Amino acid sequence: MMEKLKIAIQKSGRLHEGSVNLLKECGIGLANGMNKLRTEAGNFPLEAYFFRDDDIPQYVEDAVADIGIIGENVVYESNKQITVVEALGFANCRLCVAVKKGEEYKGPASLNGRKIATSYPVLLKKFLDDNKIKAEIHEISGSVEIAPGIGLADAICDLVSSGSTLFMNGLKEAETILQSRTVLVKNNKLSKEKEALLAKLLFRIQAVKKAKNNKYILLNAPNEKLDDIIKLLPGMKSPTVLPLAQAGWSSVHSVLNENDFWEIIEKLKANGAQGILVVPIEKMII
Ligand code: PRT
Ligand code: ZN
Repeated sequence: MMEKLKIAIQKSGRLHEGSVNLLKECGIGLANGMNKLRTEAGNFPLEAYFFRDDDIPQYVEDAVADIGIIGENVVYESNKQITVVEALGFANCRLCVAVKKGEEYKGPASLNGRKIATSYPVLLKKFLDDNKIKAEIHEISGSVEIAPGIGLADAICDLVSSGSTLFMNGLKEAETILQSRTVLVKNNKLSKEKEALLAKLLFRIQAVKKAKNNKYILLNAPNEKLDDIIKLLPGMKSPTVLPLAQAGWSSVHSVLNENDFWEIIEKLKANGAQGILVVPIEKMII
């Protein structure tokens, strides 16, 4: 029988949809599995299991699942023997220590002797130990942000993305303990067959990620400016240049990275480029 790669995905919550969508963009369709524990992909040797995110490190360590999608916050809090393979680029966040808004915060030493509420006791303890701070860790499983307001703690250590939860609870960020990315993790003892399937999946994930970070650009340029314009456009190898029907003009096609996108567009315009079109790329294989 052909081996199947078993992937653990969050059953419901912030990572569920992003995980299912990523697989879909990799050409791997899952039947709607919200109410099931397990579902099979139609067109890739893969089975998906739906779990609470906190349980995924254990299941991947025990080879109940071969790979899984979770936040690094959960990976490092769990301390399991699993390997982070690839950052996936969605639902990233940071684990922060936050204090009351009115409080003066002068670095980690301000936390000495304080009581800090968190669902991340392992990561918080490591931060406190690394900074030689003695503080009391009060572990709670949810609604950590209300702890200071009801007198349960002086500070909290929790995940932050937009910062609005802290703001609404009269708190402010004091320290970032971990920049946490959503990642693909794997069991440390995968068979050769499963490693080969994982490599195939990773190849697709990387093509999807690259495509998201890049845009296809088309523009018209006067021929006397072509050299300057081409220098601004690295492209995959080099830009494509085609003559326009109108004499003295060319059409230039290339690929631009999202990070330096606007800066390059401005320079292209300043160098005489016209009719600039920017198009999303679906997959990018280089
Ligand atoms: O049921 P299960 O245990 O599977 O789900 P869960 O409730 O534990 O997790 P869930 O779905 O809330 O989050 C899953 C993962 O999403 C986390 O482990 C993180 O890796 C990632 N993630 C990204 C976040 C956030 N952003 C986030 N903002 N997880 C939680 N939050 C919470 C945070 O705890 C706080 O309450 O959102 C609030 C802060 O958000 P902002 O935007 O107001 O700053
Ligand atoms: Zn959870």
